[in-house]
Formats: sequence, C-alpha cells, structure tokens
Amino acid sequence: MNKLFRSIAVMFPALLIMSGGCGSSVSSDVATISENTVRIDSLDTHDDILRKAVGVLPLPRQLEAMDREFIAFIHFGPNTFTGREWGNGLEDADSFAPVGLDTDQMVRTLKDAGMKMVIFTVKHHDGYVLWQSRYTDHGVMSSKWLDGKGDVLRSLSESCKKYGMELGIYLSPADLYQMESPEGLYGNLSRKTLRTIPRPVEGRPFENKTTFEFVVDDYNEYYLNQLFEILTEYGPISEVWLDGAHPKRKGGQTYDYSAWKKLIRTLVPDVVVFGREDTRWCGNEAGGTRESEFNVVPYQANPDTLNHFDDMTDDDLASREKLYAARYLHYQPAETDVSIRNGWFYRNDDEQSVRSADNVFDIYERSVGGNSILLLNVPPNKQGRFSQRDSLVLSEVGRRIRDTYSESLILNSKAPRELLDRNPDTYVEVGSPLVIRFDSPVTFNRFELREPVGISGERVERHTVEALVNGEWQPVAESSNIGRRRILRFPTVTADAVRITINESRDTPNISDVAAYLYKNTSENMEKSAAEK
Ligand code: FUL
Repeated sequence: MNKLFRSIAVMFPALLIMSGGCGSSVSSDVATISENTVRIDSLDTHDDILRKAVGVLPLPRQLEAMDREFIAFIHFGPNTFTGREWGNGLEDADSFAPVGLDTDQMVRTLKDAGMKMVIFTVKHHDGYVLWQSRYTDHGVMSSKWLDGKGDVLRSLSESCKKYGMELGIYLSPADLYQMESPEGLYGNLSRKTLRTIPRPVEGRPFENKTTFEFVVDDYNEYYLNQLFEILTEYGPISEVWLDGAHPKRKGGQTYDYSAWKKLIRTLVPDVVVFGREDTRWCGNEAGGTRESEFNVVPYQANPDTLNHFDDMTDDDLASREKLYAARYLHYQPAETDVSIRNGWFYRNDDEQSVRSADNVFDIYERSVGGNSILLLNVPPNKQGRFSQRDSLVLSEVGRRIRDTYSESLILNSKAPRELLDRNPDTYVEVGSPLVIRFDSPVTFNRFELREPVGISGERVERHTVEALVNGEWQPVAESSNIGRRRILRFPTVTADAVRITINESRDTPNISDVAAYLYKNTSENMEKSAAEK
C-alpha cells in the first residue's frame, strides 16, 4: 500500500463510517458463514452491519466469473425451427434439423467479439436434449438429423477447446416433455427413494467411476443423471446456469437442490453456479442496468440453505437501508442477460430485429462498467450458425472494445504505481481527493476506477471525477458505487490532470486501478464525420 496516501488520508467525517483504522474485519467470527456470506445479529448496529458488509468478499470462482466480463449465451433447439420462444414439450424429434451446423464459426465469432465463455442451452424448457443422453429419447438421438448420431454439445465443446473458449451449460430445471408425455417423470408423484447416480445403462459405461447415493424422486434422479453425463463427458464446464422460469408446473414437483449441489461441487468444485449461490440474475432481460449494482446483497435466510432464490428485481437492491433490514449478506455478482435478437431464439432474418453495435456496446459499457457480467445471447439460425447480421454486430462490438479499452491513456502519469499496474491486489487508500497529473495533455471521454474487491470488499458509495482543463477543475462525472469495475462516460475533454474524490463510502475507501480511454464512435464524433462527408 502506498504510504504517502495512507498518511495523508483525511476522512470525510460526515460521510464515511468511522471504523477505527482499516476496519475491514468482521465484528464476530460466529457471524461469518463462509468467506462470501455473513449473518446479521439482532444486536448489530448500523455501523456493525456496514462493517460486516465490507468484510463479505467474493470467492476465487466469483472473481474469475467477474474477470470473464463478457460471456455468451447460445439458445438453440426445436424453437429455432418452430419459431416459438417457449416450446410445449410435444415437438416432433425431427423438428430439430440444422442443415449446416458450424460450431467453429459460432465460437470464432464470439471470441472475436471479446467473449470468454459460452453458455449453451443443452435443454430448454421443452425438454429436448441436444446431446446424446442415455436417459431420454427426446432429443437429437431420435432426430433424422445426422441419422440420430448428432451431438451439438460435443461439437460445441470441441470448438471451445479448439479456440480457447470456456463452456457453460443451461440445463433447464423446468421440462415440458417430462411433464406432458405419458411416461414423463416431472411431477409424476414418485416416492423419494435411495438412488445411485449415475444410473448404469447397458453398453454405455462411464469412464468417470464416481458414484453418488441420494434419496430423491424420479425427476430429480433424471436431472442428476444428466448433470453427471454433461459434467463428466463434455467438460471442462465452467458454469452451470440454473434457470428459475416455469412455463407450467405439475404434481408439486420440487427440486432437490442440495443433491444437485453435492453432485456439481464434487465433480467440478470450482464451477460457477448461476441462479443459486455464485451469480444472480440482474432482474431484467432487456439490457437494463442499475445505477448502483452492489454485489453484496441482502438475504432474509441463509443463502446456503435456500432451495430457490428470489428474483431480486428491485431498483434498489443493496443500499445501506436494504442492508440494515437484512438477516444475511452474501457476495453475488449480477449477470446482465440480454439477447442480441428480439427473443432468445432465432426466428428469421427478415423481421426479427437485431440490436445494433451502438446498442450492444452501450450495454457492454453499462454492465461490465457497472460491476456486473454481460451475458449476451446470440442464437444460431436454422442452418446451425450465426446469421451475418449478428456476426457483423459482434465483430464491430469486438473492434470497439479493443480499440477503446486495450490500453489506458494515462499509463505514464505521476500516480502511485499501484493505481496503474492493472493488479487488483495492489491499491491505495483514497481518504482525501486524489490528483493524478498527466505527462502531457490527454484527450479522453471514459474514466475507469476499480476497487480491490477481493481484498477489502465493496466500499465506495459515491464518487466524483474532475478534469483539469486550462488550469481549472471541471467536474466530468459523478457516480455511485465502483466495485470491480466502474466505467464513467462523459463528453470528450483534453486535460492535464484528474481529481478523484470519494464522497461517500462504507469504510475507508481503497482504489486498485484507474485508467482513461477515448471512445471514438461517440455520437458527437459520428455526427462530425457524417457532416464531413
Ligand atoms: C428465462 C427463460 O424462460 C427464457 O426462455 C430464456 O432461456 C432466459 C435466458 O431465461 O428464464
């Protein structure tokens, strides 16, 4: 830590929580359930709660999830061919018939856009499976496509390995085929009995010899068997996406999440589980982002024991007032999930709208630059590849991300080394306004700040950035929390220095990195270049 900044740290007494020194430790060990979950005791004061909040740190796998920043969804299945958003489970197995599956093209395109992982709908709510499962006939094994030998997950997994892309899976818990078909297992009122997972299937042994014993019903056994197949035969799998939607319910079917979790964590200890413990839904599917996306979120029950998670759609999820009313605090980054098309599945190339590069780049800056992860869905067409319209947008977004964010423009400034070294583990305390003088005037319209969230949690609640223009300080941006990454956007300035003030914070504020960038496709530049033509 930079001694200079520590020694000149001047608190803002009215705004900061006085914590007596660094103040990041949690007041009672008993309250710590795990590194990323803490219990609030009835006698905790508001100050105690804030101290606990900054002591809630992300697990390494959550830090990795946030570091991926920009990830993809691929929604593919019978809906691609029937034009539906939600199938009904009664689709003909032959309805899935891609004439030119090209997972290499998909992965290359996503990689080129700067994405680090692709999460694939191995089974959507219609229950149709896109891999060669031993446990159902409702899927590619019964299709005329490739004589029933096709395996989309296998192909995608190989493409991911080839291009160095991580792979995640979306195995829908809701399953309309298992609900609607006469022999269906979903909600069939079967008794919970002791089952061995995986259930042996003649002629198809598993190489992985791990077995589990669970007391579960038929549908949970089915789901566990499928998780076993995917996690052991198609890996490495980096994320399991557990969706919460239910087009229909039947027979009071419940999900035995403790069994699912045991199996998942045993087979892939570091996998990220969305929708339960590790990452959460942002609360909308339209690319909306909150002004303040704190990732230390309140719970009324121990999140480790919950069998379902709330949607958490409020605009204000985790302000101080919300934390004061909590019984538990849990670190859980948001995934901003949104589709590049109007709908999660491809329908056609004439009428279905595709977001523009401007729009996707805007969502990228708000989500990745607003302390969340961007999960952008790109649905393949009936051929089994991305249409040109989607590919062009992705390629342009990738170019803008590289052109804008590859290198900070203030790397040679007079600033503590910790702030410019791009190392999230080195940081400075920013008790008083922090001035960074540039070597020579810098023209920029983006400013980025990061907190060392893995070390001292999320602390900043309000901050201001000013620029020194012609010898005068001008405010350029004011915002709320920072977290892992905050991108501030403002009209282009040419300045000799910036001044960063942390106006409000839950504890002594720490900043690990700052950077300045110039985005050249701003509307002012686009208007200018249009006028010049
Ligand atoms: C929702 C589903 O109902 C949608 O079809 C889509 O898969 C979306 C990502 O999650 O819950």
